[in-house]
Amino acid sequence: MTNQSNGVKNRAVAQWVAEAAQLTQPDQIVWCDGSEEERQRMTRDAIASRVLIPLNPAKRPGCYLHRSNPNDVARTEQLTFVCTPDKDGAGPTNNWMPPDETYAKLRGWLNGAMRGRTMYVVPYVMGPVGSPFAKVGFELTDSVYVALSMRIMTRMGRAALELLGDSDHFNRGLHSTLDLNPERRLICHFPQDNTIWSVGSGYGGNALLSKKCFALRIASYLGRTEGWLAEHMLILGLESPEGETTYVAAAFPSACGKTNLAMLLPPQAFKGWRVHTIGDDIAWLRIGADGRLWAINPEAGYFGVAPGTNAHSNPNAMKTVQHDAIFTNVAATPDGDIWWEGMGTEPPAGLIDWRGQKWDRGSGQPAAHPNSRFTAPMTNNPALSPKANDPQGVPISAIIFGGRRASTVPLVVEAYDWSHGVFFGASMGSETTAAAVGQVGVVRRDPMAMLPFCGYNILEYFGHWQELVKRLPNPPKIFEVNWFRKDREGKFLWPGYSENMRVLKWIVDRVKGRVGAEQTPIGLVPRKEELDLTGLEISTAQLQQATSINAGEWLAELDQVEEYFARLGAGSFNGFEERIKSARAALAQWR
Ligand code: GTP
Ligand code: SPV
Ligand code: MN
Repeated sequence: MTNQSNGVKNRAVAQWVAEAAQLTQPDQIVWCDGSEEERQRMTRDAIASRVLIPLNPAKRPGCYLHRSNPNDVARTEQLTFVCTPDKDGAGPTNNWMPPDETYAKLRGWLNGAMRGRTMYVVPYVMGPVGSPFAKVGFELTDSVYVALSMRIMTRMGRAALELLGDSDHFNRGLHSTLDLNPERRLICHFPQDNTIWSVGSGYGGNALLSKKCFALRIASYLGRTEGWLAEHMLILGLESPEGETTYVAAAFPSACGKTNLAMLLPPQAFKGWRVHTIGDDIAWLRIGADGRLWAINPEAGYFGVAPGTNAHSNPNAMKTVQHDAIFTNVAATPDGDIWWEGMGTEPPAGLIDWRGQKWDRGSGQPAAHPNSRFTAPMTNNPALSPKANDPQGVPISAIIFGGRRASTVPLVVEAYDWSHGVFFGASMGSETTAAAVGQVGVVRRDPMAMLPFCGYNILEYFGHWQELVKRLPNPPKIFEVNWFRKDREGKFLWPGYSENMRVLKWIVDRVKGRVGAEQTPIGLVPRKEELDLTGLEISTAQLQQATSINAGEWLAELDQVEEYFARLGAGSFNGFEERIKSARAALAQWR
């Protein structure tokens, strides 16, 4: 076995890598340094082994296509476990197995699993290097696709080793694709050990351990212990024509619009307004010395949903994937470019579908997988905020919760206070999407968009949110939004995408105390004249439907929320029961 760990002096790292190698028996170990030379070498290897297909360099310089195993195209929540010493630590929403049993089972599967393969040692930093937020992780993986993706998604290589020094405080991620057999696929978290073992999948959220596994599940646990929050949130800065920038964080479930909102290009009528992207998926939030909530994006790249992305819906994303991007499970054109549903162009003749077969237009099957993705460095994004690398992060003035709801939830509603906002987050529901394996389009409760990502007991998590404000003299205002309400024909009532700017502006104006709102049984909503609709063609009836609060729908919603909280055992201690009771009383009087 070759193992050029020459430069690495950290004994805890060396020992842990040696143990993993002894278990998995790779043919060689490659220690990643993050250099350009290394990227080229790994890319050549990936092309030779058909893991990556080079795209036409004249059309997509530095871009590659990856086709995953067709059985491995999304997160597998039923195979994801939080292995705390006792079941209560994982809580009512997580799958749980005891740590010893889990390690033993996975050791059996991992025994000799990397024979004939290379183990990449991938050191990475989450957060700007030098930030008080920054954390070091290592991923040991036998997938070159994962190693190359980690190079885009994180600050990968030497910087991590330097930051770690001789400390043994780092996340230990071990990943093997095994033979991609779904029967031997498990994504297991050991929060007490700061350890993740993921086997049998090469898909993003299952395999790029920095992302959902570390930066959300393990980090949320660390945040609970250390007094901060790790959240499934985008972070953006909204700059006014006068040059005033307000920072907002927003939690929407998977495939519900975070990347799109984070990169928004304001509509024509909003001349002089600009959106700056800090992050598109994950936020780490801490209380600052000034009593405000400060946020960083721990990641360095985007793992974005491809379908629906086009020059109109998200022009900044289209520019972001113009070069140096990896595409997964999109369709391929005969001239070496890529295509997906909702790209805004006709599918060209001779299209190859995501499985690598000639696409039959009449088949009724999509050419790109509905959860096909792009992986691109954040530095490609024309809207990237100058603050994206700021070690201090940015101060958050508003938190937005949002879901994909065909009915009930209005375009925007503001919470009365932090605690009411926590109720918004805890009670939110959303239709399931292709980002996770399972039925698509059914409403499920997804508290704070963290249902699949909270690495500890969700009841404690609600408590942590409620407690945090006691140490936060200057909390952000909290809002709930819904871009996805539909009319009777099933068409979206609100145009969405860049037009969401209008809602962002109302939110910022509320934060600054510049605009009014109307009180409803659910919270505060804009009166018609308080939403800036300049240049937008929307009928009064359509706007009315998109923003209305229907008593019948809300009473049914509250029944579901109450039932969910009862199932979790979350009712009384957070004041949720009182919230439901008073909303019901107010709805009984509602027009
Ligand atoms: P994850 O990466 O899975 O966490 O997803 P995300 O929350 O970043 O979602 P993303 O922005 O990638 O959007 C997911 C899908 O929703 C895409 O197909 C978008 O085109 C669509 N979408 C995003 N914003 C809007 C909107 O305002 N209105 C409508 N109708 N669709 C939207
Ligand atoms: C999500 O599903 O929320 C994603 C994609 O952002 S994944 O990295 O696979 O989790
Ligand atoms: Mn996500």
